[in-house]
Amino acid sequence: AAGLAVIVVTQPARAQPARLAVSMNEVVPVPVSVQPSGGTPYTLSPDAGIFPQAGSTPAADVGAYLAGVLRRSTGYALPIAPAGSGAPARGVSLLLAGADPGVGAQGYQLDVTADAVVIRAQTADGLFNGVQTLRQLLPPEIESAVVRPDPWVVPGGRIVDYPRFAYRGTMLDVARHFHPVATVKQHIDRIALYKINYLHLHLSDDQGWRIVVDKWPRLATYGGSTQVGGGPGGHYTKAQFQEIVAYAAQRHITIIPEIDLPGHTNAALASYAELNCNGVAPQLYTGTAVGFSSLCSSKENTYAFVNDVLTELAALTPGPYLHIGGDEADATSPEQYGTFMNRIQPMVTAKGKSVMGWHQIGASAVQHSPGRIVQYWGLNTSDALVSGAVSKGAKVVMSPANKAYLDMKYTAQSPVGQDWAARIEVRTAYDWNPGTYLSGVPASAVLGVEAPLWTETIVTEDHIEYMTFPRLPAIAELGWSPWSTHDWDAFRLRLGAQGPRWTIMGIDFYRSPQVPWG
Ligand code: TNX
Repeated sequence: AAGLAVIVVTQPARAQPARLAVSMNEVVPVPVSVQPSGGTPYTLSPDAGIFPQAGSTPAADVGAYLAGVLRRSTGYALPIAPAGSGAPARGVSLLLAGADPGVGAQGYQLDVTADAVVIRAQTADGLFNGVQTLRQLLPPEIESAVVRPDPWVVPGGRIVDYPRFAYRGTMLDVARHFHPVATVKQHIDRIALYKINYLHLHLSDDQGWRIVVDKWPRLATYGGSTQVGGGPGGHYTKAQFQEIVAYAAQRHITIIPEIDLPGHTNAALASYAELNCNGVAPQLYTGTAVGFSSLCSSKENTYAFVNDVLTELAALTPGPYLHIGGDEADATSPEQYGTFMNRIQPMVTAKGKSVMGWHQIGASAVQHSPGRIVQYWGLNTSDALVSGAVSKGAKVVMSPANKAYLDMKYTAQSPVGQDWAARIEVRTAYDWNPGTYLSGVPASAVLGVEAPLWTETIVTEDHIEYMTFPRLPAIAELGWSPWSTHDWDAFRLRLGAQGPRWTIMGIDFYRSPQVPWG
């Protein structure tokens, strides 16, 4: 009895049941190569540090980001010191040397031994992607916003990993329903976990204009004053937009701003009578019809307007692309459409940017523009506009609406969403190959994938979460992982293991019955 009493007294107050390491095979998107060591895992200790490559500000920034993620839930100090500076070796090193040369510009090599975690890459993008993998190798509680008990165990082994496609994107429509800066930032934090590297913001549509243009101030103040259903709408100031761009950049995500032209422009036409062919401004619009509005292709001030908008937008955009829309211009004749696009594409390139547009810009009347990207959103597996544009040198971003649209309902029972293209359960979102989907479009012409979230029915943050998770991780895997790894039965297990992580992150995800949620 005395012996038992001793044991009780010496039990450390903070002891918790040992938490097992997660498996190296639970990472989404699945890495190119995973070699579990089977040996002793690494346990993050309270005195661990983070050691970025000496002399590299971008590596130091990735270190600061990682520290920010880990400090919240571990409560550890996690001091940052340049690698090789004689600081304690235990911790996470972020090195810009020594990676497997196959990792390329976005990949990384991650080594976990009993003593340390070492991430090596050729670029800070690669280090950042390695950090996202490390997050997923830690227990789900690592995502907690409050301190949780240790241990923090990482399974031992080596991962060598790099993306199949350079572009892995998602789009948020802030025009149909406006979404404030805080919501966009939160979304950015979450999509980064799945190695998404582009966020396309649909900044204008019939129902609202969401970005300040100094030369045309009524676009935002009047054109942005409502939304679908008639709510108050809203817009971003230039400072707010730059805040989003900077926040995304810290998470290695490039913002692509879209001004949809020449259709989807009722908010602009309502703001300025002189943009209309008949000189009469229409009413603001709060319904969900498409295809009824157009800028006036025969008026010279239309082009001055577009040039002003693109000039101010380019100045706010460090990324390489300006998206000019071009979809559903049903109120514009094919000749007018060609005239209009052939005038405005050179405005984009003159500002040092490349044109991105919905695949209708592949119309034969529209000339090629250097570096242009066509975004395919159709329902078929061949498309003459896309293959025509590719034959002139365009690259393609794949967003087939019946596979990749995040605004489509999962099932008939989904509480929000549309179903004009399809109902898209998780398996449907996962089971297609972006590299071979369109006949006449070889994988070499595919820049990558994008999952758009249109927001006619998407009003709240919860709606965004519900439609994005778990489908965006499926699309992210199509964009990142080699096709040889494509396997629904394996994917659903790895995806299911993300569930506890999302619960801790407060993500209101769709618990698809196709997936065994951990
Ligand atoms: C079609 S897809 C549109 C959008 C709608 C969406 C709704 C595309 C380029 N245009 O204007 O919001 O369907 O799913």
